[in-house]
Amino acid sequence: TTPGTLVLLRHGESEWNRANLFTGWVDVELSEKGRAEAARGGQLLAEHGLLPDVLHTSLLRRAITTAELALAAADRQWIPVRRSWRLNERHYGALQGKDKAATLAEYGEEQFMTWRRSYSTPPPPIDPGSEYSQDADPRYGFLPPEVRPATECLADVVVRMLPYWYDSIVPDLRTGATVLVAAHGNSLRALVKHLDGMGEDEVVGLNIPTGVPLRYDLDADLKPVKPGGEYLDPEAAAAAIEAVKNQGKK
Ligand code: DG2
Repeated sequence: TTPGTLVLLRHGESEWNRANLFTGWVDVELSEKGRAEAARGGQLLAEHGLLPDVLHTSLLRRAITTAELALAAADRQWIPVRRSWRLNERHYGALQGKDKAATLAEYGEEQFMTWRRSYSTPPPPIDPGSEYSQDADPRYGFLPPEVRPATECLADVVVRMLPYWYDSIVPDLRTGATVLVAAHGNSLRALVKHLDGMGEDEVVGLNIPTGVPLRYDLDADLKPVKPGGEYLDPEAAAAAIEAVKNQGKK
């Protein structure tokens, strides 16, 4: 039978997106613009009659708040929610807290883009004592040390995200529900790579805009009916994708 509809939503602009800093697992707030993007995302859901029945988020407040604001705008704040570290942004290692433009200037375009977009080269690991490390964060206290990342490349994100896809999100889709997944630039790149069966070279060029819902209708095998899905506001998505691409270059 036909599964429910999947809606992916990258959080609205965060304070650190605005400040052009590598974020990863650092738990930053949405900016004012990001809050407006989130509410607009919810409005788009309502306008398209795409009312979520269940929500999945990461453990990071920029995704959690985005979902809350979007669901409030769509009058769906009451739906059940599940949260998992497996939907977190990729851990950005030693780059967390660093300025993207300064990093580009210091290391050059090739190294900078390798760290941001290569499939299998992670940034250097974060120092355990770093102020941007999550080692003492109680929300990850249950994780044994061998699965707590000190850095991640996209390949690592695919590996830790997919169990959540198969075990938590897919069963919801199988009930026919409209499922909203509020997450991050790179955790959603990992999911889209999987859904669209993208190759490792192809996913390098994939960027996810902030705050624009991306709709996937799926067939019985959970393959997208339309590859790439459909942004509910294609123009806003195109502009925001350009902005993500050019981060650091200003
Ligand atoms: C951004 C993505 O993650 O950055 O961690 O800096 O989606 O949580 O804002 P998000 C970060 P890029 O990989 O696009 O540089």
